[in-house]
Amino acid sequence: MNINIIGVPLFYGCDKQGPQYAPDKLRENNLIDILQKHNHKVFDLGNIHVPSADSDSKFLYHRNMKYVNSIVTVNTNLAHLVNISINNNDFPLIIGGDHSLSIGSIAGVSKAFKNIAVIWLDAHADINTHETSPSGNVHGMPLGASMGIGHEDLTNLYYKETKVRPENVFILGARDIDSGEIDLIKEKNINVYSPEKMRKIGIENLVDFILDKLKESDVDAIHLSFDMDFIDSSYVPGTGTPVNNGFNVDETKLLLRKLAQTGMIKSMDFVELNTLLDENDKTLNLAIEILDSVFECIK
Ligand code: Z70
Ligand code: MN
Ligand code: MN
Ligand code: MN
Repeated sequence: MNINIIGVPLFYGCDKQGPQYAPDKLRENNLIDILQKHNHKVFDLGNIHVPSADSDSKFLYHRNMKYVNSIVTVNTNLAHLVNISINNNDFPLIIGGDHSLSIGSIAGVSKAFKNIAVIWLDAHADINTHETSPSGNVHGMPLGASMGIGHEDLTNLYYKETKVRPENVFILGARDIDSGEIDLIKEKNINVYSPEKMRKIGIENLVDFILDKLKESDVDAIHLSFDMDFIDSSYVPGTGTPVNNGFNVDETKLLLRKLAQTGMIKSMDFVELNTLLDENDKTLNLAIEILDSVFECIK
């Protein structure tokens, strides 16, 4: 596979310093060599430019979507680069940065396929809107926006259509969901699996079940979005909002490898690694280990 590394040094979506350093930190820790060992051709497309915005402009464009104009600019450029990558039959690996970058990556992927699915691995559901968000942080909104839920500045990004149908979205590992998000999950019938529910079903059974569903829906590609806080807080000090009751490292790798082995994953986000909060590179090393393990199974 030709892998295109796209760094997105964005932190405006979480309004906390740290995730912008992850793309370069991963490169310094031999990410490219490690991916190449698994017989991939790796093209490092560099980092998307993130214009600097001072904190005075936080609420300039909207009172409950911090830095929304900067986030839209970065994501529109990201969407186009991802779209070019997919149309070239390459595999874009988008490295954050905070999770707001998924608005752009999903927009770019969805424009290149007829009917995509999104598998979202996260302690959070990230389906807030400017109306439900308790924080105003856009990294809590990208999945909702991709399903056409929320402010038009986000839902119309790159092109004016819904990017992914709610029935093709699977949120796995969620265990810290806001009340407005719970209402939306019920209203739109969104597929959400807590770690507890996933363990009950069994990780491998669940992947088989999801794949059957997506085949019935005629899905032509799966976009995988991985938030570092999917993993239990005891393993990931280097993420903005660690949450307990998550999966251990082996369970996480099993799930990711099983997903990769379906052959349906055509693009991936890797987000919310915060190296400023990390302890002795514990989370950075784990990030490398996980990417190594996943890309061994991507063919
Ligand atoms: C909360 C919000 C979030 C990541 C925190 C938190 C969202 N639901 N996402 N950390 N990765 O502010 O919307
Ligand atoms: Mn997230
Ligand atoms: Mn999260
Ligand atoms: Mn290896």
